[in-house]
Amino acid sequence: MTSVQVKIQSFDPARPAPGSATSPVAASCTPELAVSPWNFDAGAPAYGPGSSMEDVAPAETPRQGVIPEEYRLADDAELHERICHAKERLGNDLVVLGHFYQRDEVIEHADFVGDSFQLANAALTRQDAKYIVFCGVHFMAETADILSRDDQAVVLPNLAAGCSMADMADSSSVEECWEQLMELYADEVDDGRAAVVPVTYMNSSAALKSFVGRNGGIVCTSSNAATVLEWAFERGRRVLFFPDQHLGRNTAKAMGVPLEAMPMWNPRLPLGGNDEQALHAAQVILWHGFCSVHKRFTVEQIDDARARYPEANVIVHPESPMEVVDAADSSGSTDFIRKAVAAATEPSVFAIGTEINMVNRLADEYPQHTIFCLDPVICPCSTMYRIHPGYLAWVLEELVAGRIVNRITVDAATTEHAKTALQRMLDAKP
Ligand code: CIZ
Repeated sequence: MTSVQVKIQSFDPARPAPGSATSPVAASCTPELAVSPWNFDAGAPAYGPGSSMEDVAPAETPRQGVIPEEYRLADDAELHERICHAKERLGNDLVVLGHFYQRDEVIEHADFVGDSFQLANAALTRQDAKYIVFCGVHFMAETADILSRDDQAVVLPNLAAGCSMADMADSSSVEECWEQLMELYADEVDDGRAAVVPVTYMNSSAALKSFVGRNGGIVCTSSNAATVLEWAFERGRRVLFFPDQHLGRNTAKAMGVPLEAMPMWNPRLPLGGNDEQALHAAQVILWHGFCSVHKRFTVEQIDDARARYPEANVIVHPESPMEVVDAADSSGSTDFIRKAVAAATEPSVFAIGTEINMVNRLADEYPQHTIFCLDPVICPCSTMYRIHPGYLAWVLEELVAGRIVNRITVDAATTEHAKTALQRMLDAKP
C-alpha cells in the first residue's frame, strides 16, 4: 500500500467541529460528544463519549491524566495558532500523521492523511524526522514505532486513545485460546501443514502482532485480508482470525468458506463456546471482536438510502456485519472507499458505511457528488475522537521545549517478531 493522501483541506474556523454543540453530529448523536473531553481523562479508563461507550475498557488501558489548564481553556482558533507555531518551530524534526477518522481540526495539521498502515509507511519517508506524532489510536502508534528507527520518537497525543476492537483480543486470552487449540489438534494427522495459522488484523496490539510472528502467522489489513488468508491456507489447515469477526467472516465467505466452517471463539467460554467437532471441522475460527462504529450499520439503512436515492452506490467497510456487506454494492477499506469516490467522473450518489469524519470530509472534498453516511445518527469513533487539538498543541509545545511526552515504545523482542509478521504480509502476493 503506497498511496498516502497529503492533506488537502484548508482550516475553516467557522465550520463547527464534529460533536460541538452546533454540529449536526451533536444534533443527532450522543449529547456527551459536546461535553469537554478533559472530563473523560480525569476518571477511570473508558473509551469516552460516542458509539463505543458501552464497551468496557480493560483496567490496564493507559490513563492520559489531565493536561495543563491553558490547553483546556483555549478556544479552537488559539489552539490552531499554537499548533501551527509549534510545527514551524519543529520544522523537519517533526512529522504529523492523521488517520482518516480524525476530526477536521486535527487533520488540518497532518502532513500525511491515510489509513493506519499507509501512515506508518509514510513516516518511513521522513527519515529526517526525530518526532512522529501519530493522530490516531494506540495500536497505530505502536506499528509506527515498530517500523521506525529507534532514535525516532513516536508520540500519541492522548494516551487514552485506544481502539475498543483491538482491546477485545488481549494477549493472555489469545495465548489461552492457542493452548487449547494446540492441545485439541495435537492428534490430527500431519499433512505437512500447520494445524492452525494465526492471523491478526492490523487493529491489534503489538503484543499480538508479535504472537502471530512467533507462531508462523501474519498480519492483515482491510485492503489485503483475502491475499493474507490465501497465504495462511497454503500453510495451515485452518486459520485463527482476530480480533474482528466481521472482517474475517466477510473475507472468508467471499473466498467460498462456508459459514458453518467458521465457528466463533468467545474467550470467556471453554473451547471458546464450541464443541470439539466444530473446531475440528473449522476452516476459520473467528474471534469474538467487533468495531463499535461499523457494527451499527444495518440492511434497513441501506434500504432507506436506496428508497431515497435509487441510483445510490452503497459502499461499506468490511468491518460491517455480513448482511450489510452482502446488501451493499461493494465493500472495502477506507482507502478503497476514498478511491471509489475519487474515481467517479459523473455526479453520483454515494451512501457510505464507515466513520462519520471520513464521510463528511469526502462530502466536502467532492461537492459534485451527493455523499452521506448510511447511519443518520452515527457517532464519530469515540477513541479517535479523543485526539482533541488541545492534546496536539500540548505534545507539540512540549517537544518545542525539549520534552517528549506520551512516547509509545514497543520493546525490542516484541518488535522483532511483530516485524516478522508484518514482513510476511508485505511479501504475500495475490
Ligand atoms: O487500518 C485502518 O486504518 C483502519 C482502521 C481501517 C481501514 O480500512 O483502513
